This record gives sequence, structure tokens and C-alpha cells, in this order.
Amino acid sequence: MADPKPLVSHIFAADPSAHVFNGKVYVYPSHDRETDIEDNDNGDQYDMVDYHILSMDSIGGPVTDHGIALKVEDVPWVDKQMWAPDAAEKDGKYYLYFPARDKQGIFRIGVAVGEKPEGPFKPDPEPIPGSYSIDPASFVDDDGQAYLYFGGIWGGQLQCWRTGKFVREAFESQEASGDEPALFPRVAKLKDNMREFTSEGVQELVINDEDGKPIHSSKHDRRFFEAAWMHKYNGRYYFSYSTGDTHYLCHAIGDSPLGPFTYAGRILEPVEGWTTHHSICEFQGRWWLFYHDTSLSGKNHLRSTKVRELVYDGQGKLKLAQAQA
Ligand code: FUB
Repeated sequence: MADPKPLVSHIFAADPSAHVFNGKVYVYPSHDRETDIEDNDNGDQYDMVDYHILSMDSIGGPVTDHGIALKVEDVPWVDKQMWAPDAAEKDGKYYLYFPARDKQGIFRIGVAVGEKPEGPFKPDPEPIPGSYSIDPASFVDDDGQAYLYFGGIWGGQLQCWRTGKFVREAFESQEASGDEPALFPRVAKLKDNMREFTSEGVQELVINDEDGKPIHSSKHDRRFFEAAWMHKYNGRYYFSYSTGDTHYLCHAIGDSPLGPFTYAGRILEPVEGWTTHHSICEFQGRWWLFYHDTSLSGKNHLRSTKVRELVYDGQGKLKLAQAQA
């Protein structure tokens, strides 16, 4: 199968979170921009300042860019780096979840509310209490309970939160080491207002290997790094994520949105560019993988969104549609 073209080329749109609202596909991406900052493990080169929301009536059809939906200056607590966002709908309102560095340089997760999927969005003046790290991904289950998944190691600072408090000195210990489980993503239930975590607070989302034991920290080709996503298929929960420095998109399957999950294999091999990030959504009876690469720019920090079809194999595991042929 030929490499698909980017959905848009007039802006760089990365980290695409796709949802179907009102019969259309809406994509909530990061808006990459040019910078002189050199690439580093801290991710300083991802210096984004606003969000544009994209929509389309059909996969492969024309894409509308709805313009700036939220920007750094709109949010009192944000200093810089508006990274990968996501959105959810509840009771006719739309919630944009976004990570950014606060004035102390700590990544937090904010929420902004709008009347339409494309915004504009009005941000809460403070980040979601108890939120930290990056890459929020929302999921509303069939019973109406909403969840927020998040976390990312290295520049995403998850390694600083092992104790539940931010430990700046832990930044250099970029991940778990020695004979211990990998650092796991986080999940919290959202209150009905969609703007706060419930009193159950933030939990670890355990991903087990096929042997039933938590994925080990040394398994860089399958341990969680960043880019959490959750979807449901045939009554089961699918948690998918990036392995970061090994550049795979993987998935794990479980029977509860809170886990535990069991590793189920790779969805996407490394693409052009260092980061790999994605979302998965069903549209008109088919399943789609939204992801990004740097094929248009050749630069790690200028990424473009693409889409490919996914299918489920006989065991319910995900594969690219062409991989089944
Ligand atoms: O876009 C900035 C960061 O790069 C995201 O938060 C990560 O998932 C990676 O794609």
C-alpha cells in the first residue's frame, strides 16, 4: 500500500486525536511550528503555542481547518508548549484537554469548554487539580463514565511523579531501571462536570506481558512511553500507546477501563521522525488509525497527520488493513 498523503499540508498537524461528533470526524492535533531550538530529549523543540481543529465528512474527503481554537495567551496558568490534546463530548458540551508547562516548568493538564466540537473553547483558569505529565486521552464509556488517561516519560516528566509529588531531581532517571516494572501510564475517572477527577484520584494503568507479569522496564520495544489512547471494541477495552525510543505503536487489551491490560502486539512500525503518536476511531462501520510522520518536512518537530484503516484479526487484535491482505 502506498504511503498515504498528509490530511493537510498548509499547517503541520501532529498528535492527532480523532473523534466522531455529529456525523463528522473531528481531529484535535498539536499545531507544530518552526523553531530554532535544537532537538533534545527534553522535547524543547516541540514549542507549540495554539491549537487548530480539523474536520471532515469522509475519510479521504476535503478537510476543514477551523482556525485557532485555543492559544497560550488564553490560559492564565500556561507558560509554553501546548502539546498533544484530546476532546470529549458530554451532554452537548465539548471539552478540550491539553497539556502544557506551567510557570514552574511542570507539565499539567488543562481543560477548556466549548459549545461546538471545533470550539472556540474557554479554559478553566487553573489546570485540572491533581493532573500532571502529558498526552491526555479521554474516553467516555457506554455507561456515561468518563476517564482521562495520561503520562509520558523523558520530556513528559512522568518519572518525576513516582511518589505522587513532583520531584524535579528525578528528571534524569528517565525511566524505571534495574529489575522493576516499567513506569505505567495514569488514569483517573472524571466527575460529571468533566473538569475534575473523582475522589478516587489518579491510578496506575498496569500493562502485563503475555505471561501475566507487568511489562519489565528493560523491554523498550513494548513498554509504555507516551501517547495513550483508549477505545472499546466488542465489549473489551483497547489501550494503545507509543514505545518512544523504539518508535512503535502498540496495543494491550483488558476487561476494564482501569486495567489491567495484556500486551497484544504492534499496530504500526516506526514512521519517519522520532515521535510516534496516534488515535483510533470508528467511522461509518470501519476503524481508522490517525497518526503522524515527518515525511513532508524531514524535521522531527514538524509533523503531519495521516490516516490508515485498521482491522481486527480472529483474536480481536488490531492490524493495519493492508497487513491482512
Ligand atoms: O507533540 C509533543 C509530544 O511529542 C507529544 O506530547 C508526544 O506524544 C510526542 O508526539
